[in-house]
Amino acid sequence: MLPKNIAALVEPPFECGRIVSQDRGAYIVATVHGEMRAEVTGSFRYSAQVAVDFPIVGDFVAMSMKSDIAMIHKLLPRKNLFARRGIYGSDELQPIAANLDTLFITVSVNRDFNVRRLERYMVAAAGFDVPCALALTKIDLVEEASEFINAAKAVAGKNSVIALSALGGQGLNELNPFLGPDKTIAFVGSSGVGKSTLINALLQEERLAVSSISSQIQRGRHTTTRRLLLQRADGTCIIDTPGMREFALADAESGVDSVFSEVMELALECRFRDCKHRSEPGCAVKEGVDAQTYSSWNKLEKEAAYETRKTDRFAAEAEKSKWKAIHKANRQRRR
Ligand SMILES: Nc1nc2c(ncn2[C@@H]2O[C@H](COP(=O)(O)OP(=O)(O)OP(=O)(O)O)[C@@H](O)[C@H]2O)c(=O)[nH]1
Ligand SMILES: [Mg+2]
Ligand SMILES: [Zn+2]
Repeated sequence: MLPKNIAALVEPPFECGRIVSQDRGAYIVATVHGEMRAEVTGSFRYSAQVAVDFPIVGDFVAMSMKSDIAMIHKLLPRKNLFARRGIYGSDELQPIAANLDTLFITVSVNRDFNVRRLERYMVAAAGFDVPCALALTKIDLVEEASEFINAAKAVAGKNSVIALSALGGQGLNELNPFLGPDKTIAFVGSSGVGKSTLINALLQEERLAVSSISSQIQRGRHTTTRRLLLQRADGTCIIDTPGMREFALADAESGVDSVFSEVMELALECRFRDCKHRSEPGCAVKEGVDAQTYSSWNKLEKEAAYETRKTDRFAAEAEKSKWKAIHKANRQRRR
């Protein structure tokens, strides 16, 4: 749970911990003494501005012990952070998990199966530099999974596609290369695709609640309500997440470029250097890619560009309010 090289970043009297779960301001951290409750210190809270400044599941932290609660003083540097744009009108980045070795984008091979959604998640993962793989679940429900596997592989690029059944056990061992001590993996996807069932199968224990209703009829019911990091006997840390209905991109322009590298390569051949690949003459992209890829790329690219403009504006505003606060504090000190 606490790799040596990371724990070594924390100097006594502080100790290293890892965020296992979070409920508003209350955290559970894994420590060398076992799991315990934790909260951030007052000065941590004072200097944190937005949600991503606070600890999230998967984060390593430096903390001190105060009787039965750990006080979190500081976040250790993150290897990566997976997030989405806040929903319900909030524009803030909503962090999902930190320090991932593999993000499993999970879809079931029934009604939920949707290649466009796979692309969207892959773009987000690439945008945040989070390695990802595609997990196609519930293959016991179909006679022939190859149609789904091929559709997923057609958009997967270099990412692995793993088809499995948590109930039947098929394909589970294909996850082995992603497991091991000091590895952290997370599962994301819509509600009911079988994320928690799959994690229970990996843990070989029924540690997570799963839906008792098969998702064929279940709609909009969320069984998992909170992100949770669990440790497997071999040391693998596995993060379960609640099903996401919407996944709004944030800061994903580089992600679009990397998932649609085919478009990027063709773009070099367009007649005009500043070709937008919409209706310009001599556009190699419009000529070179199939209509479906073009439309996926176009939609995600527009959304990502819009989100980037918004992020830049927020960053500028946050910077402004930070300096305002500093000037105010300085004025008060001088008085
Ligand atoms: N046939 C079949 N059913 C499965 C499989 N995996 C999960 N299920 C069923 O799918 C339903 C939903 O499973 P969950 O594991 O709760 O799904 P989830 O993705 O964790 O859903 P949320 O927590 O709401 O995000 C349950 O009824 C499971 O029994 C599978 O491999 N095959
Ligand atoms: Mg679940
Ligand atoms: Zn072009």
